Amino acid sequence: MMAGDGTIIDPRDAVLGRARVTDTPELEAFYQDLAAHNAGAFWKRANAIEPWEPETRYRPTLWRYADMRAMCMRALDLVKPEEAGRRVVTLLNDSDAGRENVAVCGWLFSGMQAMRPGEITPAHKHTASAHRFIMEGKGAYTVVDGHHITLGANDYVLTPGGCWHDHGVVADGDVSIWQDGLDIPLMNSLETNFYAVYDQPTQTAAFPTDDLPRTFGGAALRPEGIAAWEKPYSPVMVYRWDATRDALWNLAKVSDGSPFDGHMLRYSNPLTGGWALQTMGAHMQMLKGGFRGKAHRHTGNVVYNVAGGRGYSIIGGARFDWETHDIFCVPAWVWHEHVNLDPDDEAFLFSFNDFPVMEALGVRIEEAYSDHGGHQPA
Ligand code: GTQ
Repeated sequence: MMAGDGTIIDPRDAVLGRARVTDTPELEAFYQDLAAHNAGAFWKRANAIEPWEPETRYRPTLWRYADMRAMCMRALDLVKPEEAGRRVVTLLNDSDAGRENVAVCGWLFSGMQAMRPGEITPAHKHTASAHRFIMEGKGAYTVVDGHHITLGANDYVLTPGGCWHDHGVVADGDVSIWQDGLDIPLMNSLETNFYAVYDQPTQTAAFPTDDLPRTFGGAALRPEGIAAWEKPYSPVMVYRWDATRDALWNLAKVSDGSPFDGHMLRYSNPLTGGWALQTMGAHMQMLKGGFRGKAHRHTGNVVYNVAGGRGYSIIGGARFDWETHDIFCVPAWVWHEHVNLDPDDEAFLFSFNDFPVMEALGVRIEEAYSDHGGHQPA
């Protein structure tokens, strides 16, 4: 339904408790006087600021790896990491909100970072937390608060907020490309983001290489005789691809998984079972050959990176075809369902999200799509 001034009226608003004031010349004059006093009439905007359900300002968006990889390679030639600080190609949601907030989706920032052998990204820290998914390369590493961590393809690695970090690729490695996820839009909205640079270009490792994943990465096996880990994030730091994939294969031997997500594992803090970081979560999910998921929607934003395979997702009624290392996002409260197009082979989807924020605030809400046998009409 359209009002005289062109605004859309939800028919559900024609009930007691929803604003439906007809403006008069006297009211128009009142609105102007209110505006001159830094005030407004709540009923003019009430229905928009208290919608019946979440109305995301973000759009489902897909970035093709073939295109974005080429952009990363151009950035490699055009700027040096020491000059750029971070030579990152930012992924901007295809919406005004995405461009304004430098957001990939909702509270989340994402970028792609490519590094040549021998290059470093100067050490720094910020309140914003970061995590990364390695897409290709050999010899990449990160140093987090003095812990040197080696990185391989499809590994998932943490840089918790407030930790010093620098990255690089060893001189005899390969060009490495990874996807960064940060909670920068959240930190900036909360006006809590601090930034500092280290007094050296790189940190000197203060511990044996990979000490944290080797100490705490044994899944159900917890080390004894080690000082207690007091920090609010996972001590594992890096989650290896081989172990993640094997865990999914094992799970699939004994479980049907979720009708929406197939077989799905959380990258958890093994000490708590909760999310690895306080503000962002991540998953790896496996869609078995021919998997056709049902549709659901939930609060919170999710950014996917296709770890392997070929398929499509229907997001908000539109089909997005994907293949290895394509990146796409599902904004809050938008219906989505995933399909593996290969009848015989698994597809793997890495994803990161802002669910820990939704949970901490008590607003993680989910709903299954009930019409058409659980599938959106495409
Ligand atoms: O590595 O800390 O993609 O500060 C953008 C900003 C990565 C990082 C990005 C950052 C980082």
